[in-house]
Amino acid sequence: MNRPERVFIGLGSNLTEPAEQLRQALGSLRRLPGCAWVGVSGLYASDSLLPGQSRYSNAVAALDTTLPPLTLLDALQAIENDQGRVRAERWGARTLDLDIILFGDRVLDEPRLRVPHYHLHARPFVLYPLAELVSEGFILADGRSLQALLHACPFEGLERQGELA
Ligand code: A4P
Ligand code: MG
Repeated sequence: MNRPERVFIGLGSNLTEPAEQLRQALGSLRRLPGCAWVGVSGLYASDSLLPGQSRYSNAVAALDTTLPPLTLLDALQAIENDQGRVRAERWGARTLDLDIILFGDRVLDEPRLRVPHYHLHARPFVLYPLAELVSEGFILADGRSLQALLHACPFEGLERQGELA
C-alpha cells in the first residue's frame, strides 16, 4: 500500500450554474476510490483571465490519496467529462475544470502533468482558497513560500461568496 499523499485540486467553472457545477464535482471527489476527503475552501468568484468570458466560480479541495499522479489526473478528467466539459479551445469557457495544484511533496514536469501547477503564482483564485487549507508558513514542494506568493498576488478582484460545503 502506498503512503497517502495530500493533493490540492483547483476547481473552476464559468458555464451552466458554476457554483452548482463545483458542488456536483465535490460529490464526485468525495467518492473517488483511493482518496480520503480532507476539506474544501470557501467559494470564490472573479472575472475571467480572458476578456469576453463570463465570471468564474473557483474553490480548492484537499484529498489524501494513494493513487499515482497520472491515475488521479485520469479520474479528474473523467469527472470533467461527466459534467459535460468540451475541450474546444485552450482556456475556453468550461462547465468544469479540475487542476492538480499540488501533489504531496512532488515536483513533476511531464507532458501530461506539471505540479506545482505552472500558473499558480498568478492566480488569486487558487492561492487564496489554498491558503484556507494549509497552516501558516506553508512551503510548496518546489521551495516557494505560500505567504510570499500571496503577497505578490493581490486579493483584488476576488470575491469570497461564503461556504461551498
Ligand atoms: N496538465 C498539465 N499539468 C496539469 C495539472 N497540474 N493539472 C495538462 C491538470 N492538468 C494538467 O488542460 C490541458 C492539459 O493540461 C491536460 O490535458 C493535462 O494533461 P485542460 O484542462 O484540458 O485545458 P485548460 O484548462 O483549458 O488549460 P489550462 O492551462 O489548465 O487552463 P486553466 O489554467 O485551467 O485556465 N479565470 C478565473 N477567474 N478562474 C479560472 O478558473 N481558468 C482559466 C483556464 C482561464 N481564466 C480563469 C480561470
Ligand atoms: Mg485545466
